[in-house]
Amino acid sequence: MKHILKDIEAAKANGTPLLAVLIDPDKFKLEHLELFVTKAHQTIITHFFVGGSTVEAQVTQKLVNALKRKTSLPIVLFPGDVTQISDQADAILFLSLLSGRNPDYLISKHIQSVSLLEKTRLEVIPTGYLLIESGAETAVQRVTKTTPISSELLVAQTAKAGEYLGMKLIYLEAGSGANYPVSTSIISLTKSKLGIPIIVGGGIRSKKQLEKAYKAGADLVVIGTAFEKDLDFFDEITH
Ligand code: 1GP
Repeated sequence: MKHILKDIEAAKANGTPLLAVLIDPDKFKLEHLELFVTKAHQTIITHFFVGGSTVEAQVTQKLVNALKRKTSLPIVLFPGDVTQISDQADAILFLSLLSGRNPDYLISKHIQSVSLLEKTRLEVIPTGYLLIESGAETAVQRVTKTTPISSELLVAQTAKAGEYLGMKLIYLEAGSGANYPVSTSIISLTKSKLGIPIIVGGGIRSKKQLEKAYKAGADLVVIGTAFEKDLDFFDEITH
């Protein structure tokens, strides 16, 4: 059995940067999986994240089953909804949208998911999820009907409150396909306050932006769109 959280904590302690490729089951074509995974294995990618804001029922499960047969890297669910739970994955980010004030995404969907999660052996990782202003309306914003936050101090304090509440990870999200990623000053101020690992995602499209995020304090970076749009991006981040 894999220990996803422990491994992320250990990587943080050792200063080893982690990189997840995000696959959105709604946009991904299963026939591309073989090549996609082969390419991913040649890079510094350490995790597969699977999830999206709007995914039809059973699509996630199909994708995770297929992915599981092709990789031994950890598969982590990053669900936009209760329908995206698959017992074939290794772990699930149990996301609470701390930047918003929509009770559905703070606690209601979590309660709905309990009867499903009880039937799986997924490692459930309590994760404070913060949507950060990134220039344009993103799918997360639309679906959750919440407003992103932009004040650096508010982001850092919200993240710290999440840590005080017992969350094990903080995810700073600019939104998939964001115009620009979470700023390095937000990452570094948040980092200075937290003892738990920080995930950063949204709008990262180049190796330079990736390195900047690590330098500012991201422990794990998530990239989806850049890989989705251009498989050659894998070649930029080979070992
Ligand atoms: C979205 O943070 C992820 O939740 C990835 O975003 O698709 O912009 O890489 P991108």
